[in-house]
Amino acid sequence: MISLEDTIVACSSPPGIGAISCIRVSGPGSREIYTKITSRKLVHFNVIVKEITLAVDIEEKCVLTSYEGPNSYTGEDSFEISCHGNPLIVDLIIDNLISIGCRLAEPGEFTMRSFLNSKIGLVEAEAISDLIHAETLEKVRAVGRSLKGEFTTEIDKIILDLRKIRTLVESDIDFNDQEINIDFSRIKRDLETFSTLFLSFISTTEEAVYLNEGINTVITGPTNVGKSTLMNYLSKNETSIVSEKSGTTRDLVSKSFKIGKHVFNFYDTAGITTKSSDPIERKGISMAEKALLECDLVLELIDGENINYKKDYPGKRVLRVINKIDTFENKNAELLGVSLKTKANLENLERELIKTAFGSTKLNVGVFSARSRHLRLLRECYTEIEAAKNINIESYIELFAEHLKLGSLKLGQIKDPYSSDDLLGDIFANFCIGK
Ligand SMILES: Nc1nc2c(ncn2[C@@H]2O[C@H](COP(=O)(O)OP(=O)(O)OP(=O)(O)O)[C@@H](O)[C@H]2O)c(=O)[nH]1
Ligand SMILES: [Mg+2]
Repeated sequence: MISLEDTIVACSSPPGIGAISCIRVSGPGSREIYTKITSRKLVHFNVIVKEITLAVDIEEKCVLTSYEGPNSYTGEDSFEISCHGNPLIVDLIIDNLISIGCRLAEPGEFTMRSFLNSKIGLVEAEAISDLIHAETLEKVRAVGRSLKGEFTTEIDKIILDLRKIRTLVESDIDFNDQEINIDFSRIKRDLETFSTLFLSFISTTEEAVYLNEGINTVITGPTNVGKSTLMNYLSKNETSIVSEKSGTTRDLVSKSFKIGKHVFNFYDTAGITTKSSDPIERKGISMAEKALLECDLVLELIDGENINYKKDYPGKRVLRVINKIDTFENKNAELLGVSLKTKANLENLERELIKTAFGSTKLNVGVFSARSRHLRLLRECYTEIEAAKNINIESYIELFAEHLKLGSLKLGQIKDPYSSDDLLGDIFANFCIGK
């Protein structure tokens, strides 16, 4: 149960030994607790040095910085204690604060309070966590844009555009007894335009999510074409077993690593064949097929002996590559030919991978960051828009309006989830303690 009644405390600097540690206190009891330890009043933006008694014969000289709500990170009265970076001293200070009325904060609870006190939006709160965990500079830049509200602004625009269409539709439902002449063809046209722009926004958001969370990429193809050799080349490691025997890989072998500036989550899989009667290999193939359904990007690898192998991967980004060009003359101009043996064209392969994953955004020119949670809601909204488009609006305007309404509700949840404690708990649980 989320409560803003407690005064919470946690160490906000990394655990362990360091030059300085920082302990944060926030909540309605902050003033009283501050006075108990300093014998002074809490004054906004005030910094004092104070020796605090922590235990028998243990005094610690601390720096205390105070903030009066709402002009603090959480929006509440709060203060920070900087002390020597020794975990024993940090624990003693926190124990003392708990004994005079604080409670230990949950992970992300300071930022959750900031959200609940309307200091920041949910998308910005999520971006703060993503910024802390960013492992590439591209991601730091993208998260910075989301923190400045660029993603939220785009969402606001989409919500507004959809609302305009809904207003046209719902005014008809409200007034059609009074014979308002509704322009059905305009509604259809507006929805069509909206849906095209929305689809392109989903595509940009997909790439923003890949940038943020890594793009899930499955290497697939027939057996023995060099899938595991490719996995090892890209990961610069002996990640998968390579052998001249067909059907070597059975389990999913996964590894996350950077290609260029981007994080990819790669899966090496069992080669797809209908010929095997080995139950273990068949199990491997069914695991590979499941991974193909769940991934974002498919890297289909073939070789000269499987030149006609080509599968469909509906809804996925796909890169097709032909390997072992050292063994035959590659006449297929449409396919990128490489040799993992001679290393021919492998730089091109890496470039094509990045292009397939991030093709539609100019990464240095303004992509924001986003999360799977946002993408799921956008896709659910798009499903409603598609459903509306398939309805004969002249006959079923109520049903048409209902789909648009459901779509709007999905969009709204990106910024304002139905404030269920569970959902907020899930979102903030991934934060560090003290943030
Ligand atoms: N000539 C040649 N051989 C290659 C090339 N790439 C990989 N091989 C060889 O092809 C064989 C199969 O390679 P793997 O990487 O195990 O192939 P795989 O697709 O993972 O095979 P399965 O896991 O059995 O489906 C090995 O003997 C590799 O050394 C290449 O570019 N040229
Ligand atoms: Mg293999």
